[in-house]
Amino acid sequence: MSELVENVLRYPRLMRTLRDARAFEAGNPTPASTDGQAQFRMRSAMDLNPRIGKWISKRAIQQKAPLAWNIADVNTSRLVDPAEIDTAVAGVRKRGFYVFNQVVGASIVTAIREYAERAPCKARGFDLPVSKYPRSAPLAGRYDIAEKVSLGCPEVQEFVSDPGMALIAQKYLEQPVMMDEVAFWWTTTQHSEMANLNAQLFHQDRDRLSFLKFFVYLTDVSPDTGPHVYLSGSHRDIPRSLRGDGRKDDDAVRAAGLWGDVSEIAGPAGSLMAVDTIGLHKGKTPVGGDRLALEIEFATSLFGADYERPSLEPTSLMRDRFAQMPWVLQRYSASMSA
Ligand SMILES: O=C(O)CCC(=O)C(=O)O
Ligand SMILES: [Fe+2]
Repeated sequence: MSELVENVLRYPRLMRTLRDARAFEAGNPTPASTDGQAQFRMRSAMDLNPRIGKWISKRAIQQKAPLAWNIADVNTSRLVDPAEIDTAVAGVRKRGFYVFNQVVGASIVTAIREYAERAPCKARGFDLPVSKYPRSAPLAGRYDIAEKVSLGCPEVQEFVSDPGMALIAQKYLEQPVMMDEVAFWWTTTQHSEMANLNAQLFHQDRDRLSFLKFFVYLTDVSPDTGPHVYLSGSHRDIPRSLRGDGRKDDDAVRAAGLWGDVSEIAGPAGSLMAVDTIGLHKGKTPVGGDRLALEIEFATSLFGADYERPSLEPTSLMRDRFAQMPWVLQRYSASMSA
């Protein structure tokens, strides 16, 4: 009975989300956050199917400013080969993820990894002081480096302002995009029982309506060191048994008869992938060693989960890119004057 009531409620929640998102977009300046009930209704409406957020986005967000479409020159990218952009879009459309043929260069990877070895980070789920990652003897299963801290690394600024990734997101989502989130974290072999908290059980990301993530590995990733795992095609369709919000274990995916569609993405440090994480995905819990990953997300709106506007000291490359695509990098606008 309550299941039936929940099903019926998803439609009014969908219509209400359409209105909530329109109201958010009409706000000037952009609202600092979305109220909790509206976030709940959005997540609930997304039980209907994995395409619904994109559907709402296209109806609620009509970006008329031509400037919103501006992307910096993709030929300045050291991370994405411009010749691979359309292949990447087609790959994400087809399976929900795409692994780039071009691997990020060793000097960039080393610079970012060495930065992460020194940067203060937070042990997820533990009440420990923020401090340098204890790489030789980690206690927690996951250590997160805050966005503001990660932006202290020039190569991270280069990554988050990459025009190739921004253009792929724009082409895939068919709307103007902004870079709405940066995540930078270590996963370790410790506390595998905290898999849920550490995004190591299958789930959908439902923080925004319409979005695309990019991940780069900064350590070599084998099947034993925490590869990203994705259920191909689940960005388009998810069987009813797996459709609800929340985490699902491997057995639930097996029971749905879909294990054959599960891909584990291993690869050397520098491996770059684009992933539509509205589809079912997880990080596999590392058993043989740690993994360092950097992730950015592009979204069509900041409607949804709480977002940050971290301050940074922009590199000259970041300043150039902000000048060319202020819409995409709008969360950083406060640090760009002067
Ligand atoms: O660690 C991973 O590979 C998955 C992380 C994840 O779920 C996410 O970034 O949305
Ligand atoms: Fe996720």
